[in-house]
Amino acid sequence: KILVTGANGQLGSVLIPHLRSLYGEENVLATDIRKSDQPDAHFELLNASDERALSALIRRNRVTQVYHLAAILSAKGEENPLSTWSVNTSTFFNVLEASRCAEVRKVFFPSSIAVFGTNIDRELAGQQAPLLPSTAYGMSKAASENWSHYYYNRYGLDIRSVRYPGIVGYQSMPGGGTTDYAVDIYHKAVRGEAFSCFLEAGTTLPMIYMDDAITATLQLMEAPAARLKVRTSYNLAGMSFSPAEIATEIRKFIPNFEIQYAPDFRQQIAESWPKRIDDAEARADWGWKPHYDLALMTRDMIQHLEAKYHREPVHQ
Ligand code: VAH
Repeated sequence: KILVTGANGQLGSVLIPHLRSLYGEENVLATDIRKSDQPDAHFELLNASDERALSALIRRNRVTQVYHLAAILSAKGEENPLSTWSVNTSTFFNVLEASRCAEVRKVFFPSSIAVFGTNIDRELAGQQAPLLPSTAYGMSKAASENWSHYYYNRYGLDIRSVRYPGIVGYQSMPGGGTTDYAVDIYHKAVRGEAFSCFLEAGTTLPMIYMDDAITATLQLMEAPAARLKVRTSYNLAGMSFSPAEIATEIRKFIPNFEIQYAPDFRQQIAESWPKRIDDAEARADWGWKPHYDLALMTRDMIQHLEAKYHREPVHQ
C-alpha cells in the first residue's frame, strides 16, 4: 500500500487521484491532520507528529511506499518559526524511522527552492549550490535533505526528493506559500475581479505547472534506484516568470484584467530565492523534461477555471 501524508494539501489532493489511477483506489491511503469535505473511502485521520500512530498505521496497512507531503509552507511558517521547525522536522523523522523499521521500500518527500538563499547567483541555482535558507520552512527542508542522504547511506532507505519551485494548478487551492499568488491570480482573473499582488511586478520566481510536477514526481519514483546520483533532493523547474509577465499572458485571454501591486513580507522571502533553477541532473538521471510553459499553463488554467466557475467557456 502507498501512504500519503498531507493528503488535503495543494499537491496531495492532485497526486492521490493520479496514484490511485496507477495503483488502484484501495492501494493508496490518504491521511491528513483533518478531514476534507470530499468523501474518501480510503482516508484516515493522522497527525504525523504522533510517531506511535504513524508506525502503527504503516504496520496495520502493510505500507510499502510513503509520500510525505505534510508540512507548513514558507510564508505561513514565518508566523511561528520554532513551531514550523518542530512540526516539519518531527513529522519527517517519524516517517524516516517508521519507514526504516517497517517494510517500506520507497519514500518521497518534497523539498523546495526555499532551501536556497542570498549567497548564490540568483540568476541560476545549480544542483550543488550551497544552501542558506532564509525561512524556518526552508531550514526544515534543507535539514530533511541531509537526513535523507544520511538514511540512504547508513540504512539503505530508498528516499527520493525534488526541490519543487512554486506549483501552479487549478485543481486545488494552495496554503501559506510565497508563490501562491500565481494560483490566486487566475481565479481572480476568471471571476472578473481585480488582483492585488503581494509581490512586486518584476519579482521573477521559478514555477512549475501542476501536471508537470505530478509527472516529475512519478518519473522520479519509478526510476531505477541505480540511476539516482542525488540523494539529498533534485533541482526541478518548469519555467520562470514575474507577476507582470503572468498578468500580460492572462490579458491575452481576459483583456480587461487588472492587477495592482501591494508587496508585503513575502517580497523579502521571494528575493532570497533564485530566479531560475538548473535541473540538468534531473534531466540526465531520470529523464525529466517540462512540457508546460507560461503560455500553455495560462491557457489550461483559464479553460479549467472558466468551467469550474460555470462561466461561458470563452476560450476553448
Ligand atoms: C512555498 N509553494 O511558497 C511553496 C514552495 C517554492 C515555494 O516551497 O512555500
